[in-house]
Amino acid sequence: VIENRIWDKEESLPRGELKALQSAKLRETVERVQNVPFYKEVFSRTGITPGKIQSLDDLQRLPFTTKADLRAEYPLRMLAVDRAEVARYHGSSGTTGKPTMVAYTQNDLKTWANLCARFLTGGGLLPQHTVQIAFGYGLFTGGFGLHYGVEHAGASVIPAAAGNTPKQIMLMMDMQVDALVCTPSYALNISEFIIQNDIPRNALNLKYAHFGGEPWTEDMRTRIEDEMGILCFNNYGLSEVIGPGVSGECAVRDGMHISEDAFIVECINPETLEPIAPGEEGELVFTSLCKEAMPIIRYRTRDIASLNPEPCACGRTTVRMSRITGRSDDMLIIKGVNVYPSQVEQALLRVKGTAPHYQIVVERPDRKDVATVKVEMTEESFSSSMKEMQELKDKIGRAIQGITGLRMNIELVSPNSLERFIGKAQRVVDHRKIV
Ligand code: ADP
Ligand code: K
Ligand code: ZN
Repeated sequence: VIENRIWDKEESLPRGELKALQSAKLRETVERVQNVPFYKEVFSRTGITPGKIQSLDDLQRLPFTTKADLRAEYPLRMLAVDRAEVARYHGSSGTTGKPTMVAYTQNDLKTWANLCARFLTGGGLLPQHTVQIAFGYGLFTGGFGLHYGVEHAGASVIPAAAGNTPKQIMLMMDMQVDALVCTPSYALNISEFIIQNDIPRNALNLKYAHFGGEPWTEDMRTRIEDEMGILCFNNYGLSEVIGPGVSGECAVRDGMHISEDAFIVECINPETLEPIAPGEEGELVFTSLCKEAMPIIRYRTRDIASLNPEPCACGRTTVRMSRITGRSDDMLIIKGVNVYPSQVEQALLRVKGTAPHYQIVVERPDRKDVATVKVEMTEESFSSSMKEMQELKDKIGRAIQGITGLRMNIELVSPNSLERFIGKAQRVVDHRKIV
């Protein structure tokens, strides 16, 4: 059972007070970026002077900042302070080319730790808890971000870092760890290892986990919770905006509360760039309000989600975002249909006899898209008859078609044959891109 605790009064301000706070901080942020070459150029191009941005409505007059903009300013041209004031650098994973470097002042690090302490508290963290962090420590913001968040909340941390699953489990048992922090796909590996090695559940003291860093589904949550006998919480963030701590679930677990005193959120149609109504899916856009080293204005995340402004039963007044259903750059267009890997995951988790390990391979042999989903069988289904396997394939095909509207080829592969991931999983191999 999770206690409903709120870490900061900023999480439950009356909306009017929150808006006033946001406007004041927005004015400060605009002041702060006026000497950043990129924003200086924006102001002179649009004829908008910082003084013209007074209210939240005025923000709409400024253009968006994109990943491409940040790449063009690599590594540090977005810096709004002297390098002497920077305390730490991180970078996004940069799967395509150079990473995007981000910087933090001492104050930024404090802000960040506090934001992480908020969602950790929302998800049950108490000072007497021990938290094992199985996120990568390094340029990736996950490890260090959560590390200082746990400490700031007054709890203790085991910086296990990602990988070496047997050792993770040994530490969890020996240290009687209360909470686990990692990516949902790594949690799946940990859970799998526990089951395969017949480790009794009561050898662990684990009560809950905080997962983030990549998209996952409600079905995945149910599966991990059932297998491990814990509660799983979702948290979200990205390095360009601050790292983890942008939002996280409370005990109600119906959407992630966005720390709106630190960020202004917008939801837009990624094609028309028009605002999207609450409850409908669109691309999330964030403006930082507290960052010193690298403030960011209207950053297009490419993450697709919906916003829910309804008050929450937990008492927080901040807007909640849904799960990320996909990243617009993860979106596959197969035969003209938009498909996210998470839709395939959702289908697989609903079919018995499959493990939630899969890979989507897309090819275009005769100028026509062909998608094949490689799905791992469970030990049990692996030993079934040809007829049963064919039925399993048909069932998976139908489940995927039901959710995506597309017919995909299904290839059953033996248990444990697909790659396992210790960080963010890579589910798609798109041969169409390799020309
Ligand atoms: P990169 O963009 O290189 O992966 P980051 O490490 O900053 O850099 O990752 C941030 C991205 O991770 C987000 O933009 C989002 O796509 C994804 N992400 C983070 N947390 C979640 C989450 N809880 N659910 C879904 N996606 C998430
Ligand atoms: K401490
Ligand atoms: Zn809540």
